[in-house]
Amino acid sequence: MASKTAIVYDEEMTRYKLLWVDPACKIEVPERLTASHGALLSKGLLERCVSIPVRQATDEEILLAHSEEYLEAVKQTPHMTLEDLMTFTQQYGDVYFHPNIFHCAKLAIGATLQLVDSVMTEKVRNGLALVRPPGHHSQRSAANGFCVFNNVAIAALYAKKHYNLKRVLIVDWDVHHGQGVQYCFEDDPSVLYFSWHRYEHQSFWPNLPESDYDSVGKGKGAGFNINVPWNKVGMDHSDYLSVFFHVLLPVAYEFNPELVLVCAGFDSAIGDPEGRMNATPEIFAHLTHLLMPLAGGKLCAVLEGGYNLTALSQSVCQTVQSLLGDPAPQLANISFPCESALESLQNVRSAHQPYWTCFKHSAVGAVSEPSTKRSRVEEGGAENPQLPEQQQPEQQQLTGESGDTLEEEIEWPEPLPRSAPPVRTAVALPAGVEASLPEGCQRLEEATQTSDKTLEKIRDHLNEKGMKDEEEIAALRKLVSLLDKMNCKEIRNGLATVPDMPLAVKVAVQHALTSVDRVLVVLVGDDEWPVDLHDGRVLLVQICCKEPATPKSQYHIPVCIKQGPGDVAGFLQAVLSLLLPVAYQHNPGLVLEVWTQGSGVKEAAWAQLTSLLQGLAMGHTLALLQKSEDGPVRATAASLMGTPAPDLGPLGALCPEDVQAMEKLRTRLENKWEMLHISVPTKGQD
Ligand code: Q9C
Ligand code: ZN
Repeated sequence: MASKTAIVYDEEMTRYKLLWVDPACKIEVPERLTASHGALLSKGLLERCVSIPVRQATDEEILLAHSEEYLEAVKQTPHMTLEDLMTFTQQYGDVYFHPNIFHCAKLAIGATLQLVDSVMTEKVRNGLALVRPPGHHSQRSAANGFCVFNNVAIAALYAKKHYNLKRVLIVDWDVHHGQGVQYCFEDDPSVLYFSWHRYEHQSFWPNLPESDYDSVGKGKGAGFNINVPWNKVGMDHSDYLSVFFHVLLPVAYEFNPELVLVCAGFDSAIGDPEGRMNATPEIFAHLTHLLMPLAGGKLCAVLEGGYNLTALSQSVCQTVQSLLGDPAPQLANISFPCESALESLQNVRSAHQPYWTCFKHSAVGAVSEPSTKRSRVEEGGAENPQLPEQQQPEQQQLTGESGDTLEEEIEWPEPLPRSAPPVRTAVALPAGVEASLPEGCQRLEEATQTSDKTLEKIRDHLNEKGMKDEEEIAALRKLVSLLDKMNCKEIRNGLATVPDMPLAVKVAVQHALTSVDRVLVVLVGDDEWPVDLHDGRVLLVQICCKEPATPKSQYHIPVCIKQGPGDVAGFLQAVLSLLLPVAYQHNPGLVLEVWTQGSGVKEAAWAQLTSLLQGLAMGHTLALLQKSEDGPVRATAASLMGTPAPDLGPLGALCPEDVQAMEKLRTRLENKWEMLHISVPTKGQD
C-alpha cells in the first residue's frame, strides 16, 4: 500500500516576475518557491519524499474550469510587448502578467494534476505541489489576485472526470477567500468548498459580500460552500483549531470525501504582511494532521499564497512533515477562541444548520444582526468599499520614504525539530499469542528491567486486590516498559493487551505521571475507573452508554451515547465536538487510549480516533486493549503506525437526545474548557 509523500516542483515556475511598479503585486515573488523548496532540501525533507515531475496542462484541462475566450486571450500574452502586458493586466484585479507566466500557469496546473494522479493511482499516499502562479482567485474568464488559472478547481473537476469521484473536499486555509473556487462549485454538491479568510466585515480584499458566512451554496449545492469570515486580524491557534473542531471536521466526516484537496496558502501564518494573523507555522502540522484521516489519507496540498518567506518556508516544512507522518509539535496555550472568532463560528454553524446533521439539534442561532454585517453597503457602497485597513488606527501601517509599506518585523521562535523515535510502534502481547502485526511494528517480547519502585507499586496493587497472577504481572511490566521506552524516545507509541483493565489504567497513569505533567485518558466503555482526578493532571474522557452519576470533577468527562459507542455518528460527534477540543486544551504529555470489552465501538471508528489522537503528546499514545483479538490489535497497530483509517461511510442519523446530552455537558464544562465554546458568551453572565 502506498505510504509515500510526493513533492511536485519545477524551477521553471520561478521564471516570471513583476516587471513594473505595482505595490499590490510586489509581494508575489519567485523567491516564494525557491525559499520553500530550499527549506525542504536543507531540512532533509525532500530526500524523504518522492519527487514527481511537472507537466504542462492541456487546453482541454484548462477548459474544465475556464472559458475558451479567456484561454485564447491568455495564450497571446507570451508574445506581448511590455506595454501590451500592462494593458492586458489592467482589466483584472491585483494580478500581473509576464511573457513566461502562461507557460508557468500551465505547469502549475500540470503539477497539481500529476499530484492528483499519483495519489489516485496510489503511487503515493499524499503530497504537496509547490507551484506559481497560485490559483484560487482565478475565475472562469478572469485572472485575479496573482492567479491565472484555478489549479485546485481544475484538479477537482479532473479527479471527478478521470476517477469518477462523487465527493471531493476542498479545504482553503489561505488567508484570502478563494472566490474563484466558490464560483466554480457554488451549485455543485459533489465538491464541498471550505474557506476561512480575513474579511473584516468586507473591508478586506477582495471585499465581496459573497465571502460572508451566509453564502452557503446554491440550488443542489446549498450547504456545500462554507465560508468562515475572520472579522479581526490576529487570529491564533485556538481560533483556527476551534473552527476545525466545530465546523470543518464534523461536516467533512459527514460529507465523507473520496479525495481532499488543500488550497494551501500560508499567508494565514504569523508574520505574513497580507494576513496579519497570529498562528505560528506549527499550526499547519495540526491542520494537515487533522485532515489526514479523511478519504483514506488521499490528500493533495497545493500552494496558494504566503508572502513572508520565513513563515512560508517553515509552514511548508511543517505541512510536509505531517504528510510524512512525523510527530506533531505540542501546542501550548490552547485556551479560548476570541470573541470575534466565536461570532463567526456561531454564524457559520447557524447558516449551515439546515444542511448538516452535525449542526442540526444544537440550539444556537445566529448572532443577532447587525453585529457582523454592519459597515458594508450602507457605509461605502459595494462597488466602492472604502474601508481600508489604514483607517483603523490599531492597524495603521508604517510608511517609508519611498511610500512603500514598512513591515514591522514580527518574530516568533523557529519550530523545534520533529524528530521521530527509531521505532514508531511497539506491541506487547501475552507470551504465546500470535498476531499478524503491520510491517515495521515491533513486538515487545520481554519487559525491560523496570525500577524496583515501579514493581513494588505493581505488587501493592495486586495485593490490594488479593491477586498474584503471573500473567497479570507480566502484562503490567510490559506496559511499564512501553511507557519507559516512550519516555526515552526509543518508541513513539505502543499497544498492550491487558487482562485486568482498571488495574492497568491505574498503573499506567501512575507510572506516566512520574515523567510527564499531564495525561489524557480516553476510555471507550462503561466500566468505572479508579483514576485520581483531583489535581488536574489527569483528564479522563469516557465515551460510554450508561449515564454515570454526575461527575464531581471537571476532569472527568463522560460522554454518553444512548446506543453506545457503536453508534458511529454519535461516537464521532463526541470525538470531534468534545474530546478533541478539551484534549488540545489539556495538552497532555501522554495519551492513554483504552478499549474495554463490550464497548461496542466499531473498529473503523476506533481507528479514526487513534489517528486523530496522535496529534497530541507528540504522538505518544499508549493503546490498551482488553483482549488479544486479532482484529482490534491489528487495526489499532495499523493506526498507530500511521496507516490511514478506513472510511466510516455514511454516518447515519444522530440521536437528538445524544446531541442534547452533549450540549448539556458543554454547558457544564465550558467555563473550564473554553475550547468547547461555539457561541459568543452571553453578556452579563458569569
Ligand atoms: N495589500 C493569494 O494569496 N491583494 N493571492 C493585495 C495588497 C491581492 C492574494 C493587496 C492579494 C492576492 C493567492
Ligand atoms: Zn492568499
